[in-house]
Amino acid sequence: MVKETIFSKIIRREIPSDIIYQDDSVTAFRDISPQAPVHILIIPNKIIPTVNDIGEDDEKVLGHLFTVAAKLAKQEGIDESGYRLIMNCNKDGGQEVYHLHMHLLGGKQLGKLIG
Ligand code: DGP
Repeated sequence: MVKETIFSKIIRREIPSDIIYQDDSVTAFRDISPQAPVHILIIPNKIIPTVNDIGEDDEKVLGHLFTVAAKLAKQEGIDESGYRLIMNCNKDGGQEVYHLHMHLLGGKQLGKLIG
């Protein structure tokens, strides 16, 4: 049994969040604690807790996360200046919410990859 997180409530719009894109398979919304001028989370609507839980059936939705990320980067005006996509996995990776998500960060010169 896969455990729901706060992100399931965001997908179902049961709690307020700044959703900027949603379709049948993914949802994107602004991070509650932005680390850069643009900080968007792009998540599969299906619960996949961590990168370790990705199966072959998920390859299509994961590819879709990237195309949505590129579209949103353009929409936010950071496609040319640049941005970073991050997926944290488990404790050492700094994962806090166990519903797979891609961070889209940009709008400033980002620091070193590993802090
Ligand atoms: P990670 O550390 O990779 O698991 O990132 C989780 C991110 O989720 C973190 O940057 C903060 C964000 N976050 C947590 N709870 C909420 C929420 O309720 N709403 C929004 N918009 N973002 C959230």
